[in-house]
Amino acid sequence: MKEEYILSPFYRLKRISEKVNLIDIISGKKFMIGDPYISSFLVENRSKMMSINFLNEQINEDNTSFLIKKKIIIKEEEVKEGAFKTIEYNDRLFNLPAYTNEAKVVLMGIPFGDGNYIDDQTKLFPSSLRKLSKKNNLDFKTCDFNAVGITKTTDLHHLDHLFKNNMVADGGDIFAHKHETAFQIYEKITFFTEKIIARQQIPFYIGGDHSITYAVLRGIGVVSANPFSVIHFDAHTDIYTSEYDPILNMNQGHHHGNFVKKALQLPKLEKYHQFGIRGISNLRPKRHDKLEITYAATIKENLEKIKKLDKNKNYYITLDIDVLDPFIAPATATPEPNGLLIEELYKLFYHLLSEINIIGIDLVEVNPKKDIGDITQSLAIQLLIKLLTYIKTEKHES
Ligand SMILES: [Mn+2]
Repeated sequence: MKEEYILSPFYRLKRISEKVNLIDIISGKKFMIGDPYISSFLVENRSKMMSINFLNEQINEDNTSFLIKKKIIIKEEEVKEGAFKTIEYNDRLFNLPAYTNEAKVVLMGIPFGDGNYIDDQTKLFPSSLRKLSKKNNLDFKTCDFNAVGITKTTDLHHLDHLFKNNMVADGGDIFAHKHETAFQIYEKITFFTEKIIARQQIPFYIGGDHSITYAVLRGIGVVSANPFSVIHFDAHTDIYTSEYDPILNMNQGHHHGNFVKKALQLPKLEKYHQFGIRGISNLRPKRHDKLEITYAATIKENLEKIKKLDKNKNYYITLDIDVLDPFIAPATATPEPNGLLIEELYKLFYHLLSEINIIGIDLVEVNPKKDIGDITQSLAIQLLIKLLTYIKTEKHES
């Protein structure tokens, strides 16, 4: 039997004199190989295909099986499997526990911004949020959420219940290498969504640009037994056309400004509710049977008149930070004036989300590079906490 191995592309290999330092870029685990012979063997053969016989001959059977067991050397077909992992962190977001099958809500970063060809810097948001969480020593188990405007006793109890019982977990960031194509990243997002939803868990994705949402909805469409609807908070409808569309369409592609067009075609998707739409980019009317648009002005002036949502249905929530006014949330790719204020958005949340069943959430389009003293990002953390108050803790039917 001819078994062939390659050095795992997920290991960074660094030679330090006689030793070699191996860093698993997905799990973050480190190995130091002290044996100078194996060290030089790994360095010299880093891009070679090695048969098991050759390995055993060169570095003996025990060392070969160690390298296989630690997945330092892998079979070629295992490369794809490795790419479909999340990067785990020791410093987890808000000191939340690591992912387990028992978690109810799974936070997951999607460091991908290439769906926006003008500004790809939203890819930095997951790592930036991790830094901010660490810098402020945030531990959701011990936080006083009154400080971020959670004042209702029931909400405070609910958050306490979620965090003290380890119901919210940090699933890490999706592994996204800069040499991977957008299609590969979307495939991964769909893969993780299918897994999480099938386990009756609620994904809470931290984007990334808005194009990631289509990959999520596609995944929900695959595994969800029931139809579902979307609640989309945004200044933009994201059903725009551009001169690049014919190129993208050749490969069934999409981007952050047109993903809703593709989402509307998903057979399981029932209704698509948009809130906060405004500005000159929306002067041209948009119509679709599944689409319901509520303009920012209506939310500001006539919130009570906004139709309540059917509480017997399942909803996915996608929140583009630009639904808020750029004055209070400046760090976004496509700011649009006259947006919602925090209080207006919170009132809208209360109006819409109090009684419905939420099956997933994402928070997208935050560009940390454009932030001013972290204000947009700290606001994003507050929005994340606020949204968690609307998550039901009993198991949902998917
Ligand atoms: Mn937008």
